[in-house]
Amino acid sequence: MTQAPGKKRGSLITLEGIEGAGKSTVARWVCDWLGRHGIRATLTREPGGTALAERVRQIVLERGEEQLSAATETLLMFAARGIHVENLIRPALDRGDWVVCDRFTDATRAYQGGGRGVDPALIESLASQVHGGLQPDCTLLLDLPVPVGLERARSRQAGALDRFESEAQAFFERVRAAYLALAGREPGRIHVIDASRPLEAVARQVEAVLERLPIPGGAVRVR
Ligand code: T5A
Repeated sequence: MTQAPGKKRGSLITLEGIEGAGKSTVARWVCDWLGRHGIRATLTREPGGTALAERVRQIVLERGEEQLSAATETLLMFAARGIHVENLIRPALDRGDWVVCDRFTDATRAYQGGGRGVDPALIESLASQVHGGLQPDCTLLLDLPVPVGLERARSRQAGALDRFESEAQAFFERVRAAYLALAGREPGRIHVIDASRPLEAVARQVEAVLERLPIPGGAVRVR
């Protein structure tokens, strides 16, 4: 795969799914695959991705004494996202790099919207103010049964569970259902990957999606 001359803007690929779905693992695999195909990719994550946004991540994930309402949690997610988009994602895309991001606004739709019941209108309003005009070009939704994901995440977990990991299974069932509903509404962008399969089988499904990516300007040729 080669980038045609004159291509001005990179593509944004996001990874989504519940805890333990394999997003971080697959995000690294996607970056390697892009590199093998001659595309420079920046790997990042949310919440976080820059020094300042990582500080917001710490606030929103740690289980402290003080309560965070669902609305406050949503605002913090978008505060981190605003910092990340302005300082890392947009500059990278403007350079023509591709960005592979472990979670983005679909996570807010699924966790705060589906999981916590935050009004979708609030989420969409914040999304348009924080990153209006910027949407992922391709989203890989790693889907698997909640108990399988939680078992993977918790068996790997060394320290204390964070605010999300300590939620009950029912919360993650709502998150998973919200993700699948999003995929049903945007099948052209959100590709559902069966993440319960062994890693090699997951990689084959992901590769099939990457090879068909609609690149802005039609600038990428596969093999
Ligand atoms: N959040 C985030 C919101 O609520 N709203 C938002 O807007 C955003 C952006 C972030 C938390 O913040 C919430 C969601 C999250 O709760 P996080 O640490 O970034 O937290 O996300 P987690 O989902 O907690 O990340 P995990 O590391 O737990 O899950 P991953 O990245 O999906 O899984 P990964 O790749 O680390 O793999 C987990 C284990 O499974 C193995 C791996 O080797 C690893 O040991 N594995 C497999 N094993 C077998 N078969 C496969 N196919 C496997 N794939 C991976």
